[in-house]
Amino acid sequence: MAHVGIIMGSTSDWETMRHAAETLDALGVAYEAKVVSAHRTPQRLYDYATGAADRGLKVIVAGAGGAAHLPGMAASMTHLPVLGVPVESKALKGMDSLLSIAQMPGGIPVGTLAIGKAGAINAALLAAAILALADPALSQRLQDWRRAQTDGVATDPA
Ligand code: RP5
Repeated sequence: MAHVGIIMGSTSDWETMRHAAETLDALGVAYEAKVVSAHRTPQRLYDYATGAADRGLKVIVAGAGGAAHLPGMAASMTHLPVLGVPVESKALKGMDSLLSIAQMPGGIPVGTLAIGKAGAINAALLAAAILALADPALSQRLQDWRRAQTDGVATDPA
């Protein structure tokens, strides 16, 4: 059963959001990935967000670009933690995405990550860390992943 729901506003977001999926794969975390647009498929978003907890999801990772209301709208309709990934936009390089995801009014939080690939990877790591609070085996895998990352950093630049 998927514990993380990765949603994105468009298939064009997959190039960014696939990094969240690949990171969850590396950590052995079950997830699903769906295209759910706040403005093009509002009913799909409503059904997804309102049904997420009952379907067994624990964390939602939502990526969107431009006027990126997907993470905030999803968060408004579920009590699950929602992590937002600002997808880099053509016109404003993702600053629009970042601000529209981060600047939620008080009361409905979205945990906002960095623009683009780094944000997608970190959203997955944060989702895994949340799940690991109640999953010692995953906690160990996450610690191993971090240790491997540390071990992989060269001491010399060339
Ligand atoms: C948003 O509009 C999506 O999240 C995407 O980042 C952006 C552009 O979508 P497309 O025009 O590529 O479908 O809804």
